[in-house]
Amino acid sequence: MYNGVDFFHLSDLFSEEEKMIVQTVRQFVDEQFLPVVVPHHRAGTFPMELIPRLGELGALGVTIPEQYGGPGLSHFVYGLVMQELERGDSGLRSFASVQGSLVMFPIFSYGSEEQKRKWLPVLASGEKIGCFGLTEPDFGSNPGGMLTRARKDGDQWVINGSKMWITNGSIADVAVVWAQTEEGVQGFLVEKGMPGFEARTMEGKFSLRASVTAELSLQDCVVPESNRLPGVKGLRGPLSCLNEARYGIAWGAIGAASACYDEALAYARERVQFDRPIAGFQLTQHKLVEMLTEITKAQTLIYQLGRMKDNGKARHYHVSMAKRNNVAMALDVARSARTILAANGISDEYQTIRHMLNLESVLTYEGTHEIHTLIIGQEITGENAFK
Ligand code: TGC
Ligand code: FAD
Repeated sequence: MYNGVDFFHLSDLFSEEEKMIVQTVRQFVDEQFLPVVVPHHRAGTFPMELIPRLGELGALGVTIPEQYGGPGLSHFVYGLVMQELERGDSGLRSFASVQGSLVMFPIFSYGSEEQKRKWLPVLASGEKIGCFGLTEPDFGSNPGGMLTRARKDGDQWVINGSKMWITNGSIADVAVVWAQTEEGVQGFLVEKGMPGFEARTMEGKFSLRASVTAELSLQDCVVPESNRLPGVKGLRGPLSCLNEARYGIAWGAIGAASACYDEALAYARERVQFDRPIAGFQLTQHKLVEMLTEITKAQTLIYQLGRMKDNGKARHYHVSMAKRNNVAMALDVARSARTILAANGISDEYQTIRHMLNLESVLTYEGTHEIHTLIIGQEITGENAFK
C-alpha cells in the first residue's frame, strides 16, 4: 500500500479538502489503474474504460468552473491530482493534462460561448476526448516556424498541414489544431470525421507506451468559422496552454519519482545479498538518501509554485524551472532506483522501468530540458539564446 513520500511533512500544509482529494485519486490509482497498466503498457494502449472514471474524479479540467461542467478547483489541487496520477504512469497523467490543460483550457480561455457550452461539459465527463496539435515533423522546439496553414474561404477555413507526436490524436473527438494564418497563428477545433482530416496512431514507441500518440494530417480540411477560437491570435495562444500543462507535469514528475523511490526502498529492505538486506549497505543508503533529498527539494519547489499560481504570481519562467528540475530529478531517481532493483529493475513485474522509460518522453515534451534552460537563461540575463 502506497502512503506517499513526505519526509518534510509538507502535507501538514494542505487543507482537509486537498488531503481528501489526494487520498481519493491515490485509491483510484491503486485499485483501478495499477492492476491494468502492465497489459496496456505491453500492448501500447490506453485503458479507455477508465476515462469516465477520471471524469467522475474531477481529474479532467480540474480548474474549469462548475458552470461548464468542471469541478472549479484550485491550481494547487490540479497539481496534486497530476502528482497522484503520474505515480501510476506518466501516460495516465498525460491523458488528463492534455484533456484539461491543452484542450479545455484553450476552449475556456479563447473559445466562444457556444464552443464552451458544446465541448467543456463533455470533455470534463470524459464522454469526449481532445488532443492538441502544435508540433510538426520539422518544427518541434520551434513551433513558430510551423508550416500548417489555414486560409479563409467565405465563412469557413481550409487547413493544410501535418502534426506529429500528438497525444490522444487517434482517439480524439476534437483536435485543437494551431495553424498559421494571415493574421498570425490561430487555433481551430477540428472534429473527428471532418473531410480532409485523418489521425494515425504512431507505432514503435519504447516510452509512454500506455498512451496513444498520433500523427494528424489535414488536406484541404474545411472547418467552419464557428470552430475557430476567436479569443487569441499569435504564438502566445498555444504557448499559454503549455504553461498550464508544464505546471501539471512539474507536479506529476514527483509522483513518478516517488513511485520509484518507494519501490526501491521496499526492495532494498527485502533483498538479501552477502547475508544482509541490501538496504544495510552504505552505497544503497547513499542512493536512497539522494533520491529522497531530491524528491523533497522538488516538493518544496512545487508547493511554493502551486501557491504562487493560485495567487496569480507564477510566471512562465517559474513553471520552466519547476518542469526542468522536477522531470530531470525524476529521471535520475528512476535510473538510480533501477540500479537498486538490478536485474529485477528491467522487468515490468516492477514499476520502475516503466516510469524510467516514460520519463524520457516527459523530459522532451512540453519543451525539452534544453529549451527550459534557455527560457530561464533569457529571463535572468535578458539575452535570447534560442536563435
Ligand atoms: P517568442 O517570440 O519568445 O514568443 C512569441 C509570443 O509568445 C509569447 N510567449 C508566451 N506566452 C505565454 N506563455 C509563454 N510561455 C510564452 N512564451 C512566449 C511572447 O510574449 C510572444 O508574444 P507576443 O504577443 O509578443 O507575440 O517565441 P519563439 O518563437 O522565440 O519561441 C520561444 C520558445 C522557444 C520558448 C517556444 O517556442 C517554446 O516554448 N518551444 C517549445 C515548444 C513546446 O514546448 N512544444 C510543446 C508541444 S505540446 C506537447 O508537448 C504536449 S505533451 C502532452 C502530454 O502528453 O502530456
Ligand atoms: P527538436 O526540436 O528537433 O530538438 C532536438 C534537440 O535539439 C533537443 O535536444 C532540443 O533540446 C535541441 N534544441 C532545439 N532547439 C534548440 C536551441 N535553440 N538551443 C539548444 N538546443 C536546442 N506535441 C504536441 O504538439 N502535442 C502533443 O500532444 C504532444 N505529445 C507528445 C507525446 C510524446 C510521447 C512525445 C515524445 C512528444 C509529444 N509532443 C507533442 C511533441 C513534443 O512537444 C516535441 O517532441 C518537443 O517539443 C521537441 O521537439 P522535437 O522532438 O521535434 O525536437
